[in-house]
Amino acid sequence: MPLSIVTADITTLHVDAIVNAANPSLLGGGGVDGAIHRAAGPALLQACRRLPESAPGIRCATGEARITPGFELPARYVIHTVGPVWNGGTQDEPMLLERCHRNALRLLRQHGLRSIAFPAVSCGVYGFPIARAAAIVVATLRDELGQREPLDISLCCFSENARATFQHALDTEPHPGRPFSAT
Ligand code: AR6
Repeated sequence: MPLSIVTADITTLHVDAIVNAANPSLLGGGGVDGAIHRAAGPALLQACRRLPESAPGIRCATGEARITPGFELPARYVIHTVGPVWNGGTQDEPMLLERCHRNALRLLRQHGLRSIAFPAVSCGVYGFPIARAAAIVVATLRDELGQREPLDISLCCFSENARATFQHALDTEPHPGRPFSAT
């Protein structure tokens, strides 16, 4: 299955790259970011510090992505992206969330990698409503999968609620290029 759901701690996954829901400093935080830094070990923070700043304290603007090794993680790489903070949908949050996922896949392809796991970017501290996020993410990833060479994408859910929400999106979002129902 090129696009599937897994309920897991993302730090345990044996994939080419896991995605981190980071903040613009890339210097760690809570949630999945904290878990990834703990599991990868201190070399991850050192690698993040070495990434260039585009402005003081900004190593990755919202919607962009950066790649580092995975160090002590089972995943070979970490692709750090910064999701939008939910502001009622008034500040291009859906477009920025889409951009996070497209930019992460662009880095994956540039590095010749194939398997990737995404957490529910922006759906924790950043407050993006998870059902809306799931619809955007599934539509974006299906569009990406339809366009280019095959990838193996996992949506990594940390709770049963998140899993059910992403499963609903998988069941209801249309497949680009494929009719909804065969006639
Ligand atoms: N594995 C998979 N998913 C997880 C894990 C885990 N180990 N831990 C949490 N989640 P969040 P955000 C889920 O808050 O909303 C950080 O401080 C979690 O249940 O980690 O993008 C950063 O530094 C939720 O569904 O990311 C930023 O400052 C999802 O991951 C800020 O939080 C994302 O929740 C980013 O906020």
